[in-house]
Amino acid sequence: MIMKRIAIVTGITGQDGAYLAELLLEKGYEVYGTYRRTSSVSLWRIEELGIEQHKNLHLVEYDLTDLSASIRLLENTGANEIYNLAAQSFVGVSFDQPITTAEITGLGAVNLLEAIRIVNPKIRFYQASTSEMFGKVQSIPQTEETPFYPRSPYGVAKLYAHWMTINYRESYDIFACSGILFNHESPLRGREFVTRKITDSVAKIKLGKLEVLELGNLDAKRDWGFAKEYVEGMWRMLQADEPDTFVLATNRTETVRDFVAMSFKAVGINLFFEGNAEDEIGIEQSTGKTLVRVNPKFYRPAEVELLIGDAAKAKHVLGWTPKTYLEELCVMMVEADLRRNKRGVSF
Ligand code: NDP
Ligand code: GDR
Repeated sequence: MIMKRIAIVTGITGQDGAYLAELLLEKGYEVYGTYRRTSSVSLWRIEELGIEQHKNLHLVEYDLTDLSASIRLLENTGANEIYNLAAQSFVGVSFDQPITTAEITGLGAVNLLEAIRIVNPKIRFYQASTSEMFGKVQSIPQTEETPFYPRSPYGVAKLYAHWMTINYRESYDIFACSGILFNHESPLRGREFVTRKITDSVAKIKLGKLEVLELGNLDAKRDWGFAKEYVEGMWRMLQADEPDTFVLATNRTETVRDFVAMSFKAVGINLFFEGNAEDEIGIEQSTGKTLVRVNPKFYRPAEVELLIGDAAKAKHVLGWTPKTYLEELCVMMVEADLRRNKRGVSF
């Protein structure tokens, strides 16, 4: 008898939740996507993907911080796979809200692990771990073996959830995987994150709706991939023979400054940079106009300066490799933001 494939995706209103739900629906899963009760729930991402009315998609109200709700979620859905993508995921905010971040991003994962242990230890579990756990990096490039040194309350909370995932795997024989994913972006990225803030602002500047883009640390280096490919990696982890920990990354790193220049180039504007640190500005070559300015209010109390991941294990065991170049991803994001801004919609 073929077992019905039922998955829970926590955080379906987020970037990865939307792409993962789309992928699982394509694969024939029954998908239970969780969202939080708020005064105005925003489903714009699953609407953009056109899956909000899919007959196999069920939206369920759920808060990750509630153990009893976690138990009921597993009991009511009969799920055999859980992808825990819900989190307070913004690093900057975690410095202002360290306790909320710990409760959601750290302990939240344990609520689900406990629920699995209580309801059905055969359920497979994916934990959304992060390259932020490497923080002040101890070696280059980072792999599954690189020691951790988180630099934010978010990174610390994720590291706790990561080790608890491994602990439940080893203690209770639960098929619990941890994906250490490096930054992944898309047109569905939230505007609080730097790539989308940049592409949305570049679109607005191009259309005459904004004068200057203000940013924090332009020297930070990130390994940026395409989110749609990364959710495929999550799925592959739960289909593997053994539960394990995997890095997903592109093995290329660029500065925030590089991404700014790339985004302006995508709308035909060449920029050059002048000055240092807080005084640095980005100037349009043809007009001499200042289009980018550093504002220290976007600096973080502690910064992750350089991330670059090696996904060789994921390639070897899961057959996963990234395919989209950063330049293509950047153009895809800028074009989506140009379209949205022309229509006057703003997500
Ligand atoms: P988003 O911030 O876009 O989405 C986070 C989701 O979590 C949202 O749906 C949010 O709901 C939900 N959420 C927040 N708090 C709770 C709560 N208390 N109970 C239930 N749901 C909650 O993140 P991404 O899609 O970018 O990332 C997905 C996961 O992967 C996150 O855990 C993130 O930390 C991790 N990650 C992301 C990387 C990236 O580059 N994108 C890299 C590595 C890890 P709401 O809409 O109500 O806020
Ligand atoms: P990050 O992503 O912290 O890596 O976490 P973010 O895009 O927020 O920052 C990347 C780098 O850009 C610098 N930066 C700015 N960042 C923001 N948001 N806004 C700015 O104006 C700005 N100026 C410069 C930051 O200082 C940083 O160095 C993301 C999240 O998705 C996490 O949930 C995930 O775990 C990691 O990626 C991997």
